[in-house]
Amino acid sequence: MGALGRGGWAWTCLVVVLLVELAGASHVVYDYEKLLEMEAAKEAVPPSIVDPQLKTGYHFQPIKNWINGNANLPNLLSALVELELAAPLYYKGWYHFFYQYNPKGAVWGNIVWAHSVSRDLINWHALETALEPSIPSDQYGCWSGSATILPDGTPVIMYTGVASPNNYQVQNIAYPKNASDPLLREWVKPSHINPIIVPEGGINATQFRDPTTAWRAAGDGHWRLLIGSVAPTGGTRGGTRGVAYVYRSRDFRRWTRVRRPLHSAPATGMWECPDFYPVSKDGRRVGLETSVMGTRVKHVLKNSLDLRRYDYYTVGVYDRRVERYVPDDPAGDEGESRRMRYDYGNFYASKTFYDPAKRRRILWGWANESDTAADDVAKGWAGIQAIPRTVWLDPSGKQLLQWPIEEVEALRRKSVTLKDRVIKPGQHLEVTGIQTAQADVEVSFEVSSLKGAEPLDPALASDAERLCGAKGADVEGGVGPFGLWVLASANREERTAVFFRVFRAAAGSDKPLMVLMCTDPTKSSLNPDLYRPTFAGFVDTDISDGKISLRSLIDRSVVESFGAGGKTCILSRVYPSLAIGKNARLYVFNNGKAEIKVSRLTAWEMKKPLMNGA
Ligand code: DQQ
Repeated sequence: MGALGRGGWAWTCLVVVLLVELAGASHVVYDYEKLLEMEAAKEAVPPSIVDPQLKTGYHFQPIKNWINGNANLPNLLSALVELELAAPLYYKGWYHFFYQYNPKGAVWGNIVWAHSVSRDLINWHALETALEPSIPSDQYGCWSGSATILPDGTPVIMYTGVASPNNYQVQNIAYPKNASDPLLREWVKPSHINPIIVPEGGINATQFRDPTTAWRAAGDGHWRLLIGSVAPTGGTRGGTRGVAYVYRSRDFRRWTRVRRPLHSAPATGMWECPDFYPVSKDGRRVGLETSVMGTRVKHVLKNSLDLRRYDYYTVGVYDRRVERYVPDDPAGDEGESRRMRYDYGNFYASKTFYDPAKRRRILWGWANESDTAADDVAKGWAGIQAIPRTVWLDPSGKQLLQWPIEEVEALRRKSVTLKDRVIKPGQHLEVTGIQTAQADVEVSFEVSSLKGAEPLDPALASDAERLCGAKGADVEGGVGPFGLWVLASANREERTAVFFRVFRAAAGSDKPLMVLMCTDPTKSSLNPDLYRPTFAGFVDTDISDGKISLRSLIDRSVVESFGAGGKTCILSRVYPSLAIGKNARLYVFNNGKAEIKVSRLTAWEMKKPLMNGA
């Protein structure tokens, strides 16, 4: 990570770190001169980029036009924000969302915990900042962390504080000043106990962060939590081995590290924002509180790999007596081809939390921009949250399923439905009658015949992303590509494709057919200088009956798609120059040789919820 603004407030530090996802990149460092250049570059930003109709409507983001009172750099970077996830929480009838926020710019820096509350996870009210640098052990930044509800019902926050300009990371604790306030407006960080955990025993002190929600084991009643890290350099296993350390405590005050990590994996680099939680083995949608254990549960370990900027997870078994976690598929965290992602698109630093009100586990991730830094400066905002997703274990036990929380359906307005419409090879069909720049679309497809499925090139069989890059939405196939063109312009010169393509698997494979799901944004905008990666993942589904479903949440500059009932998910950021507002159109297309039937398609216009005062 890069340096932080001194004291988190004054722009005396001339280095900021900017999160851009260019080429899936990690952090890109800009100095002050560069920022001034970007400010000047605002002039060259295409007008459509700053069109307010590209700002997402029903995805979480802070209010626009936040004004900073910074004396050192008046005007520069004022009214700009960057956000990413810190911690979600349910308390006394309110959902709380704390997030990493730069009150001074659309670039990463000056990190505080901003705070919003909601009754339904859809309509949001912004509150005062919850945590900002104020004690020696967080004077250079209040980074990510998690909330835990103690047995007496009091919430407590554990978060990473940056305690030195050299990026020395420690863990701090904060309590609500008044736990009877359902809005939890004020937080205190008792100075006599902070920092509560420091990097001792050879831990890499600059890569030691993001404590999880704690869980408590029946029996000894001790608390446990994880802290993400990377093994110290040196030795045969050091350097790039990602690590999740376990800390234990009787009283939530004194924490001791368990000698061996819960889990680690070679060549994965720093494990940011680890998350560890139980899921019910019986495949029911019901969520479990974080401390639930036993023979009827599996555990999920998720890590956000700083090297790749994606969220990977495994499903496995947690043995609390030895504090070890063993993934069911040992290869699951050791190679891109076998690793599972929550989302095969732009989705990072996510967290889950247990929602006792609806007995579900909710996953919430952050999506950065994929325009340029100068664009972000010009438009005045950067970063959104995906729609919260209910998450549960697939009946196969091998993977998770995800589905947008039901509350989002309350935003549905005017709709249009198509039934039993055949799309012949090379044809497309426009969905008319509603505005689709902000829409929710559910489609059930039926393939007429699977006989013509093209053979899967063994060289690409384990690399969905390259496969989709080679066989994009316009490359004719046997069965597929078929799917949706969303945020499309009238003549379709702009369009973002979300689609499936079916392949015949190589001999010896456990399944005869492989289904690829892709989002292809290569034609999403006439504007240059945008990052337009084709995102893709295989869908572990049985398509032998020819049926497959797709849901896409379209929201002006984001397309969030769920294949086969949430088996594979892809979020993509796009910035059309023509397909904006009323000019955005929706189509079903088929570029394969097999006929496709749309058994049913319903598309709803989506209302804009309350969004932090915007
Ligand atoms: N961002 C936070 C860190 C975390 C990273 C700092 C994830 O705590 O590791 O803003 O992107």
